[in-house]
Amino acid sequence: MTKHKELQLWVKKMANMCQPDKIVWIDGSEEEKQRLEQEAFATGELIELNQEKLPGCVYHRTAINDVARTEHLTYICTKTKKEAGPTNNWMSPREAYKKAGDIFKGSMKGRTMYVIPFSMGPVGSEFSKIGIELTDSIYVVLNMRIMTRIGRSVLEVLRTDGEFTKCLHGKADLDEKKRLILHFPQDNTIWSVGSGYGGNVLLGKKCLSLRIASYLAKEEGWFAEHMLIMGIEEPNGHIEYIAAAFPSACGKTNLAMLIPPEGLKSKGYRIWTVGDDIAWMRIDSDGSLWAINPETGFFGVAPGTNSKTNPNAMATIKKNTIYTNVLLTPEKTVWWEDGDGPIPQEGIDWTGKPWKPGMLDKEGKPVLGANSNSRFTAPIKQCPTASFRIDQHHGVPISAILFGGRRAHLAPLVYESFNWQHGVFVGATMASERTAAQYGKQGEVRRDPMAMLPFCGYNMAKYFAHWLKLGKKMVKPPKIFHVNWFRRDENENMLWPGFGENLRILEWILDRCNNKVDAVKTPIGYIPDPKDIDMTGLELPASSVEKLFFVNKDNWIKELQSQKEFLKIFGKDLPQELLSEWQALKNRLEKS
Ligand code: OXD
Ligand code: MN
Repeated sequence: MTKHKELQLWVKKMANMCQPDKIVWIDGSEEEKQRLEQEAFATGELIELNQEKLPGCVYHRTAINDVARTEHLTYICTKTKKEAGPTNNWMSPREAYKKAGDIFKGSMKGRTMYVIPFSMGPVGSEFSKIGIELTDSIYVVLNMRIMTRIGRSVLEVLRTDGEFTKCLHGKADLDEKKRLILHFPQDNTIWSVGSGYGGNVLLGKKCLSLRIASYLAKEEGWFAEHMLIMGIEEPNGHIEYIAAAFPSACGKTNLAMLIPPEGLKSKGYRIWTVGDDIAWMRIDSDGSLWAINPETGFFGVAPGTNSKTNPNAMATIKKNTIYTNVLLTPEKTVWWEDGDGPIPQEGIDWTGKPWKPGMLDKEGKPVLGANSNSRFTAPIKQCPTASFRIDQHHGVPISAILFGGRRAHLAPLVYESFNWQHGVFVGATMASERTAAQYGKQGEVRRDPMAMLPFCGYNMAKYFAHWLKLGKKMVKPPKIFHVNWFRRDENENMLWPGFGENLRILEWILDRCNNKVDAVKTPIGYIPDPKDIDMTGLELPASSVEKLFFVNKDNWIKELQSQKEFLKIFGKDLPQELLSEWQALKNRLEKS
């Protein structure tokens, strides 16, 4: 299928190592999809769902020990440890190739190796990058088909000598002790072995579009970020786009598909979803920042998704969707906790065992029908709010960048940074508190700069420097804001309803970008005068509004210490500008 010598040689070399029975080049056709599905139905890798109720949908279970990204088995394999930085696991390339090579050796005997040419970003766009993934999993092929642009057209653009990321994935024997997710940014290579879970094996996603791409972005002068992209259309038809970074499980998918609240309906806003997870952004010839979503699908968390929290997601996943680790009902439909009711009276749970509501485990805890990280993979074009600019090669212009996290008692609902440099400091010190759903101590603060802690493919201190450098190159850089939808009162009650109501805050943010409203200066940044937030149709007690915007000096002084401890880990590599910002924040707080 290709005359690309380097590609042919590499496929041959990898096949010699893995020893598959067969090599199949993926062309991306509909006929091929159907053939692969039939094969997977026959082996049990996939189950066909009820085609009347869920046309084009299939079901998959991963191994029980393989249900989430494994950060402790994820490595950045640069020549030196310093290049990977203090926040990444590091392994030398030589050791990494040897260790994983021993696991890959002969691991595809009796299996087929699929060769998937894929493009992250529109095929042929200057924004885009090409990868070739070798995998022994049909599930991976079918997911990549939704999440990326694959097949013949990609090889055509690659021609005979184009650059590509070499992505090798093998399930091996799905043994946790022999699982490694390895990134070699200097070789433009990814090796993932021993896992079948999406985040570890759909190599175009976190591995290429964030870890490898962030490294390439630093070399080439652009941004690869863990951000949603959405457009907000005003009644006059003008659309402004924002990009937003929140740590995993803070509602990026919900925000990207927001439905305007009743009270603002009469204003006629319309939301356009460009992406829910990854943004590649470049400074264009007009001196401003433009973004594309390199993906073409959503790999979203099922539990908690329902017609109230995210009606657009529910509409998106009604057809042509791959469901992973949810509950399978007797009529071959799917269900998950906090999904749409009614609760099925029986089913097969995500581990493959019979399930009934109310079942308890040995410790007396409810047995979940769906794994808490169960997923849907669905094409973005099926989303009712899908942007018409998804395939445009230049993407969309970005007016504002939002950072955020869960901070029960610290950050106000929204604040604006004073300038780009201060905004980079706000992103670099971003953090989120663990919820009961996450492993670790509840309430514990996890620093997650720009939501990139698990995804930055090189030393994060250099990543901060890169942000500072690109800020200087823009004629009109986007304004940077921090939002916190999760603030609580002294009795731990949530103060803000979130979801569609967040549009009220986006409206203020865009007004600030267009110099339409003033703001109140505080030591941490600009906050809204509450009268500038349109609260039509939302009954919030005045005391809640006050608490939502309150800058608690004592809590912020404590925060300063925690920020300092975090920044210290970068040692001398930390850009001086960030230390100056920290000192300036301290001075402002002490004077206030
Ligand atoms: C994701 C994540 O799956 O950030 O998108 O973990
Ligand atoms: Mn993510």
